[in-house]
Amino acid sequence: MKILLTGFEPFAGEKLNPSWEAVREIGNRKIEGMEIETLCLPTVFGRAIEVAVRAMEKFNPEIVICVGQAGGRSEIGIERVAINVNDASIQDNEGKQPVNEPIAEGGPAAYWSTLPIKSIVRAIREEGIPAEVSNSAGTFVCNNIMYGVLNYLAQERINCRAGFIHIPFLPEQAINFPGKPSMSLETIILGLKTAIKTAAKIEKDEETPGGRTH
Ligand code: PCA
Repeated sequence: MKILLTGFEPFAGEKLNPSWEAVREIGNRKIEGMEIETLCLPTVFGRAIEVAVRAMEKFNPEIVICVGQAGGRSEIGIERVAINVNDASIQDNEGKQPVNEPIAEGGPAAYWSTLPIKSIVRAIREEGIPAEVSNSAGTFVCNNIMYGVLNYLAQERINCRAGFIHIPFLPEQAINFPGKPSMSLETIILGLKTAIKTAAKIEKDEETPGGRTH
């Protein structure tokens, strides 16, 4: 099973991005029976999509999981949907701050994740780690990459499942944001490994409730 796993470079003045810290470590440790390619994406609108598409063309993954930081969230968030808009409240790492711009002119309003999101949430919780289905990946670079990857796969009719996972701050980041939650790197790594294994094993969610109603 070939899996492309991406993280992001730090942004918004942070010294690190937990997504790349965790993704890089998963690449080093490996998962039995899986060929995992890891990639650190620039936190830049559009550029991140170009880099990811180039890697997909070269590696031909069967599953793509992109990971990013969601500072302030307390749970690992399996994103349900990506929407066709860039609407940034801060600049990206090249100083771009698009407002109300479509990602793909004339493209669909949204793409659903093609990962088994509820099965992944359930499996991560079974490891004793807080996880949720998230119904918004925001409108910054993480939503941009999720939409871009799913749009590319749909346009090219490539048989590959893909989605996005948001993770909390690491404790060393949260000390600068009093009151904000954090999660240790080891816990995030275990959560992501569980997500990868579940995505490889289960093609589609069964129709059972797995998220929260509020
Ligand atoms: N998080 C940002 C972009 C890069 C990252 O790690 C986001 O949630 O859009």
